[in-house]
Amino acid sequence: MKKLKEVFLYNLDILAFIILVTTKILIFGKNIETGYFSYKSLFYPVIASVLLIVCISILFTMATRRKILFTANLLISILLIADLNYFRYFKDVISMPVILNGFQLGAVKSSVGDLFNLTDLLYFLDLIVILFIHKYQKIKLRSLNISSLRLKTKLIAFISIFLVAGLINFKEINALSKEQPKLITTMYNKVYIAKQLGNVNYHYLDIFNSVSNAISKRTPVSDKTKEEVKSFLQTNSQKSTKNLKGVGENKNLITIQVEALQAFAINSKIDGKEITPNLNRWIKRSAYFNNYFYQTSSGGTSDAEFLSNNSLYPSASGSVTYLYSGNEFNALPKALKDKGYTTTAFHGFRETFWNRNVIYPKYGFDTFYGEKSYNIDEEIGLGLSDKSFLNQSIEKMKTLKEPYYSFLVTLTSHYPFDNVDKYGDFNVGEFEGTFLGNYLKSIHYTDEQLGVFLDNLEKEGMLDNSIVVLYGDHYAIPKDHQNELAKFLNKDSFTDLEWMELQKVPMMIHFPKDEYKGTRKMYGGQIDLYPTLSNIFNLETDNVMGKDLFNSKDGKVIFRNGSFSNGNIFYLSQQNSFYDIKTGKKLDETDALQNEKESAVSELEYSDIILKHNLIKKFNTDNK
Ligand code: GP9
Ligand code: MN
Repeated sequence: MKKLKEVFLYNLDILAFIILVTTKILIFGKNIETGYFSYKSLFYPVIASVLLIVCISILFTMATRRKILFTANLLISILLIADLNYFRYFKDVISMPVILNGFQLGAVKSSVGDLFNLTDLLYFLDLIVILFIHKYQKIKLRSLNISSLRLKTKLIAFISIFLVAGLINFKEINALSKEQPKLITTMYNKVYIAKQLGNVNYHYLDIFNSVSNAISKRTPVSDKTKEEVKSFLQTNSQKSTKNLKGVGENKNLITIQVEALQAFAINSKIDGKEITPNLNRWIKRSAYFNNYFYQTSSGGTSDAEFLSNNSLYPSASGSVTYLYSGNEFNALPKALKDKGYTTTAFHGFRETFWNRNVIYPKYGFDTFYGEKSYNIDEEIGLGLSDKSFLNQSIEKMKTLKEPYYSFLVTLTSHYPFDNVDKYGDFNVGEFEGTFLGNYLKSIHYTDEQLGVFLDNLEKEGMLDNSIVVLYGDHYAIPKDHQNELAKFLNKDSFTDLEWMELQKVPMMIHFPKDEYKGTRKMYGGQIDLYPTLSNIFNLETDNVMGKDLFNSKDGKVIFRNGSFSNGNIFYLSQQNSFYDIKTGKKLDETDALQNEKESAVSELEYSDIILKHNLIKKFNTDNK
């Protein structure tokens, strides 16, 4: 009994730390709740994150251990309060890129007072209790004359606790990665990580990701490689006499990136009814690219935005918007801004999602109208409905100083397309109640809203002086639902080649008076949008990796995994095989094909080097 009491007293500071800090983090979890919440499932990862601090403190003397635990508690409390206030404004938690980019808080600064609740100070309350506990422990241990543990015992305790906490966290992180495969590397939904793993674990991961990225950026790049990259870009960006050169000069540019708009839905019918009647109508009045692929990687929507506005490849894992938010970019909005354009991004969802509030200014957008700038009067799926979003956006666009670049990103047709009651009536026949059927309903809804939007632009006379671009961001139907898509397309199954050929998104460019309309079969992808627009708007562009779709002779599209196509052959990297697109037959690898394969890989590498070493900044300084 006496022994037990001694052990209790000896570990009292640790026990108090574990109980009080765990409780605080759990309460914080409840405070940032935006939907389902369970203390039970949050308990294990939270206690693991606390134990990781405990095990380190054990290695020190009693006095230092108390200091470490007290300081850790204090820091965690400050962090929780800061996150809580940040959450109240942004519906997100603070991250390293946000801190390193100077917060970009703007509006928040003035409202810090409004955001702060006096009750937030309760997070500090236990620190006073802890001071008493420490005092009590000190006196008691002295009176009982208990001496410090030996180093060997401390080491054993450290290793055991570390292993237990590490294992719990490993299990939890693994489970989360299975549920949301790209979440941990891309950090696209930070608040979700904090909700599932606890705020302290979230910050561990955020720091780990930032540090490992900073280390990998430090590996030096030789001057030779830099020159190689530079000369590739120069050759690739070479300008000559061109079709459509400058036809858009001083006109507005309106770009609409549509969530999960996949090409198979275009010009296709179900039960005799068109799925996208409005886009089908507008496509006829536009230059329509029907062999245009999405080239996104794990960064999803944000990769599509990055590719289309920067003409560089997204990073192989993670998201450029998070990993490279400190970089300099020569993006499309910046080039237009330099020509006197007003540049504005519109997206009716949380400003911090995909780190947009940090990255958009880096691309050169003067203004970003996010969730806070909209009246959230109708919600479908993830948030503000496309109908309301597009209606409110057109009103905002009317007030912009011309010429302007307006970049709109829609939301409603987002996976898992299960808000079917709100998409309106669209009969999908035998696909009723299936994943594919639900998608068709949701994309039919979005098509209707896009139709209204485009018609309104026309009615308002806004089309006379604008060039309108519309494209899909990425796939809608994941591979595990391929059977439904096969059925819809009257096939039994797909070969790998057929599946790749289905990864197209529609892309149309509408010119005033329906000029240059017609379908263009050139093989290309999202990386080509910026160079294509550069030619149309007569911009100075030196750092693009894509091609001008109106002037290139040869098709080309390279995917992040190393697969590529030139419109005649398709190389599938997962099989290391070449296919003839027309016949679907496998081809032998010739020297020429091997060269193409190698150059695809080096292009991806060049793009990675540019991002990793912030080379755009270097090239810009060299050019000054
Ligand atoms: C939300 C939206 C979703 O802002 O852009 O991104 P996604 O999940 O499609 O990558
Ligand atoms: Mn998307």
